[in-house]
Amino acid sequence: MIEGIVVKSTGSWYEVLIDRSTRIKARLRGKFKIKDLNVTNPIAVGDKVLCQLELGEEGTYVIHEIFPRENYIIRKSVHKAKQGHLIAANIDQMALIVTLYQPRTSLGFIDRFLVSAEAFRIPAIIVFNKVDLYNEEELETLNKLSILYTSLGYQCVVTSVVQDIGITELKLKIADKITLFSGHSGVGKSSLLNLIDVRLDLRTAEVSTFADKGVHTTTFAEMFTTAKDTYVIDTPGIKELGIFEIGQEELAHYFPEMLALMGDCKFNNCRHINEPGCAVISALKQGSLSPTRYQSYISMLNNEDNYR
Ligand SMILES: Nc1nc2c(ncn2[C@@H]2O[C@H](COP(=O)(O)OP(=O)(O)O)[C@@H](O)[C@H]2O)c(=O)[nH]1
Ligand SMILES: [Mg+2]
Ligand SMILES: [Zn+2]
Repeated sequence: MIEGIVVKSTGSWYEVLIDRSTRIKARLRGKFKIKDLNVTNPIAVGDKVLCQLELGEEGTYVIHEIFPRENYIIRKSVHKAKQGHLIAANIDQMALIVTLYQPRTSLGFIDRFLVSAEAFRIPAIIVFNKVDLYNEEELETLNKLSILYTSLGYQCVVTSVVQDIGITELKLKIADKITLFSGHSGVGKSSLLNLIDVRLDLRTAEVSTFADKGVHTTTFAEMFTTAKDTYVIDTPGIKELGIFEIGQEELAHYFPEMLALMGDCKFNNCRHINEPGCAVISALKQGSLSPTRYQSYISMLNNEDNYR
């Protein structure tokens, strides 16, 4: 038996990294039941597995066992509403690549990502890319957002692939860790990864989005090694991690600044909408709670798709 880490999963075939350097092909035999997780795929990138060489086949392996996961990222299955789709497992941190240029990332999108990170208990980094293209107003917004999100406990990095800004800082933040890269198509995920490690040679400028064309393109998350013990997971085609299995009543727990306030709300089942004696609303009125964050909270609360 060989121990390895799943670096790619196409649904029927898996690529497993062994000895930190060799990729082998492996498959599952028979039905593989995962306890307690209602998902469409039993194994994800990042899973640690035990494989054995398949008899009679040439150089292919069978996955016999999955080690217990430290954590995982899951999203709603595209095909089966009540089921989830595993995106990655055993990750140290998730980086959201955003840009205030094109395709501009909305604050709602950033906040939904951060709520997911809180729910999965995984540290989050926000990478503001394409800073070389920002005008004065966008630079001012960048400054405000960096201050806001840093104060909430999220690391922020400002980068430019073209002008080589922030790349060393980003490299330091991902060193010796497993980091999932997420973000809209076109924000520069692959370009950043190529700059972090030139050997990756990932395809860039997939500008046309399949969403616009209504075509469902299947792409898969893939893990790369950029340095010894440093792994990154690129997630092409995964539009949004989304929130999954978060109840309306617990949503505020995943906004750290609201979590810190809600103990002072008059009612312990307060939803922080219009209840008397709500500490969150009073902080909002006093200006100590960010209006955009509160707006994200309300819009997530009102979006029924987010809930069970
Ligand atoms: N000016 C500028 N262009 C960038 C930057 N990063 C990426 N791009 C360009 O943005 C486009 C999309 O980049 P890509 O890496 O494919 O984005 P991905 O879809 O997130 O992987 C490409 O044409 C890149 O050359 C940057 O920092 N500055
Ligand atoms: Mg890409
Ligand atoms: Zn309240």
